[in-house]
Amino acid sequence: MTGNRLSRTTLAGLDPAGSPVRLPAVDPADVTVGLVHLGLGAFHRAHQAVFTEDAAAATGENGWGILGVTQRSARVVEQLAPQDGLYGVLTKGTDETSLRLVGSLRDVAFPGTDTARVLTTMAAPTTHVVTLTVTEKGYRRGADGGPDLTDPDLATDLGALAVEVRGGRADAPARSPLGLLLRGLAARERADAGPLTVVCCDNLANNGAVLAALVGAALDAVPDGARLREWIDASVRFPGTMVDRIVPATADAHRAEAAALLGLTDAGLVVGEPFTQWVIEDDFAGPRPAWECAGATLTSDVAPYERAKLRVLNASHSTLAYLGALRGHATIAQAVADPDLAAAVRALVDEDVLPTLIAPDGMDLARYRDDVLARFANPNTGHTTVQVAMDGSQKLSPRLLGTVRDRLAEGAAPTAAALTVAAWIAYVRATTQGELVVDGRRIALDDPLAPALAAAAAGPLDTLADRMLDVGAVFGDDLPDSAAFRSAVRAAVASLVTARV
Ligand code: CS2
Repeated sequence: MTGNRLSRTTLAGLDPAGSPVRLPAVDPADVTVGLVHLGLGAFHRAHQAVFTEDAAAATGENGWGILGVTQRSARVVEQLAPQDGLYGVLTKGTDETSLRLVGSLRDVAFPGTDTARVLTTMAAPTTHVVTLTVTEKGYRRGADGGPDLTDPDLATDLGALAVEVRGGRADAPARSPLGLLLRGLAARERADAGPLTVVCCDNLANNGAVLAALVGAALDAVPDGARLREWIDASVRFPGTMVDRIVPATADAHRAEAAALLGLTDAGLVVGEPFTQWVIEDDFAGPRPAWECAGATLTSDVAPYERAKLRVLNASHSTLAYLGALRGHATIAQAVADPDLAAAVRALVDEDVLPTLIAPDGMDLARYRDDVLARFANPNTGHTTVQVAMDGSQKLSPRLLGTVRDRLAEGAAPTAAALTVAAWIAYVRATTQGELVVDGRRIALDDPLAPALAAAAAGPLDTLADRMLDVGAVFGDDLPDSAAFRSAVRAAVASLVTARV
């Protein structure tokens, strides 16, 4: 990219009157950090950071700046630090495009080099909230849903934590989000900095309770962790949330479009659809941004919203991703425009998902389904099937297998949901055999369990479904024992791998 780059200095030179771009709603110079975010991907920048900025602008509170912490690489820090944390959100609707700059990200850090600074900020009395978007796989859960203590990164972090809870100093950089969070909690307890709220914003079923349980179980593995556990029980809350906005990977075409609007280049640009929603359980240990002033819903019971979103939106998304990629559709919009695939998604929602849901207050679930499908049809986000298809081993359970379990418990055969499972199996097979080409590009399987999945997928086609259903990390101990489920998946796999839908 060439030309001047977005930063506080170049921002000052923009003419708000003549600009088609919405300038930050807060003056970055006035904002101090009160919130630490783990997982500084595109989703956070297009979602919680925007809500947080709007809440600060609505209330005039200037203590809710964000320290954004990347997960695995320093790349995002390299994109955002030279821009003083400023970046744009390019909103692509079906008929309109707009660009707004966000000023709430006040600092960025990479644990590989900045762990001490992150821990100090988590332990500051001015910090009250930690939010997380580290994706499903970021939690490093084992087959039983608890923390995978054999994960080398988590094990290293728990080793450092064991030193820190004894009052020692571990200089090792944090390597896993859960480890970083625990070390931050330990630092805060030691600093006696007051209560903290940890807000999980990932697409896990019961995300708040799941994160609280992971923290507790990881701490069980740490000798001398009892005092920290007591403090967490007394002073830390883990509210559940439902987060929603379609945020595709930023493409060069998006960067060029934003640069033309802004007159500056922006290496931190993110893209999103116009729709955005955040439902948060109102269970905070201390102060929080007034997110309700920015359109978020604060509620005592987030579960019906979260369940409806995971089971309708995310399950449909995965269905379109796998079936769509298998048919060579590059984008979700192309997949949902394919009448066979639209019919498959409707069958999934109507036959298997809706019978398992209770509508949240004021919500019409059939209308919700239609709205979701209309959002998927937006051709301008460019959201790819392959992006949504990644990490299937981590995503199937929260978005689909709860539906399967509930249907089986009612004595129903979840035939439509079995097609999604079969589509994932066919996708794993095709990608691990080097047989899948989308948009002229050969697609490899992108999944943390890829080696195990490739091994299960290799071999005769007539037993493919059975080998895959025996992957316990995905299907648990119970689903492989269900004859109804097994026969539905076998039939659906047979229809896909021979006829390709
Ligand atoms: C998608 C989600 O990539 C995926 O798995 O289903 O990221 C989806 O776009 C968001 O949850 C929408 O809120």
